[in-house]
Amino acid sequence: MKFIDEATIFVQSGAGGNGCISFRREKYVPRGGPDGGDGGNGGSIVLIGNTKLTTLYDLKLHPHYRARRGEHGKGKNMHGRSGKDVFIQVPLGVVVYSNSDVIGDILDNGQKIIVARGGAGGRGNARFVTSTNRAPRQVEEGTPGVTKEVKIVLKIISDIGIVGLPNAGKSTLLRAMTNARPKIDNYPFTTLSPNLGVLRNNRKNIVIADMPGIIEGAHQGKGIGLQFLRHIERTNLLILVVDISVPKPMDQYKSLLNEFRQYNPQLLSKPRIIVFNKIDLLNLIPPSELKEKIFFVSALKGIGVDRLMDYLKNEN
Ligand SMILES: Nc1nc2c(ncn2[C@@H]2O[C@H](COP(=O)(O)OP(=O)(O)OP(=O)(O)O)[C@@H](O)[C@H]2O)c(=O)[nH]1
Ligand SMILES: [Mg+2]
Repeated sequence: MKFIDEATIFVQSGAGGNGCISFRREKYVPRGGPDGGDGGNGGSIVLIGNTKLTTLYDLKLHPHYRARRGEHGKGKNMHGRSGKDVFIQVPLGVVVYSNSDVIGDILDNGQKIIVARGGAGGRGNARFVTSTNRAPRQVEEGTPGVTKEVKIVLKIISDIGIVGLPNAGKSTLLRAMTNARPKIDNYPFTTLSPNLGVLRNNRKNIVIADMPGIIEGAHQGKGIGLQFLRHIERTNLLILVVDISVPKPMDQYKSLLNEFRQYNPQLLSKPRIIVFNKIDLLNLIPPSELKEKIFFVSALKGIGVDRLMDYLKNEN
């Protein structure tokens, strides 16, 4: 299914039903008391997290949601029926905005956020009986529903993000380490949206996200830009994949960090490692002045991948 990570939806909750004004009328009961029931509550619009979803595609296709109003109260103390809540399933990791304020985020399966609360039902006149007023003619109207525009932004939840220039071998590395089977090819921008894979560990599953390639100038919209970088904001570790077979591999590394700086300098304070890939293509002298832990791998041939996986399992 198409990967969509931003959607705006239009929601309308139901109004509350009005309270009823009514008096009991029965044969042989000359002055029956008040028996107007309460109005029902209006239905709310509720977002609910669903682990099975990975995209906001459905919301893009169906942006309008409306919950029904509560019914009005009736005589004989009959309360109006409440409008049903409308549930909208969203993938985990969404951030929910209304008027550019964050309402909240959904990180767990089944977690709910009410984006538009239904109006409250009004009380019927039966509720207003007091010792001095046995026949109240007082009732409440239901409160109105809410109409709102809600923006939903998906930030994938993964433990580790794989980033690098196009064609560096990021997807091949994800394939080598996890069950994921992303598309791999020998041209830039094979990956157009993040791929997720799971590295199984006896303690927990480590989710790894393989990102589209980043090129110099991405922060100005070059290539496919930095729009996907928000998906690594929540990772604990970044893997910088550098193709070591190109003439100046460290230029890749530098421009990558430079793009991070332009996009969001906080990304630079995240723990990261460098994976020099494609070592099968050359006889190599390792650069010695790096702060990061270095891995030399051939994701294609599986060389050095075990050592990398052991490291990731122990560090996560
Ligand atoms: N020789 C060699 N080739 C590799 C290695 N890893 C990946 N490749 C090749 O490099 C090319 C690009 O691999 P991908 O995994 O698609 O690269 P990517 O970084 O995901 O590329 P984009 O998604 O376009 O950014 C493919 O032809 C791979 O077969 C490696 O370790 N050695
Ligand atoms: Mg790729």
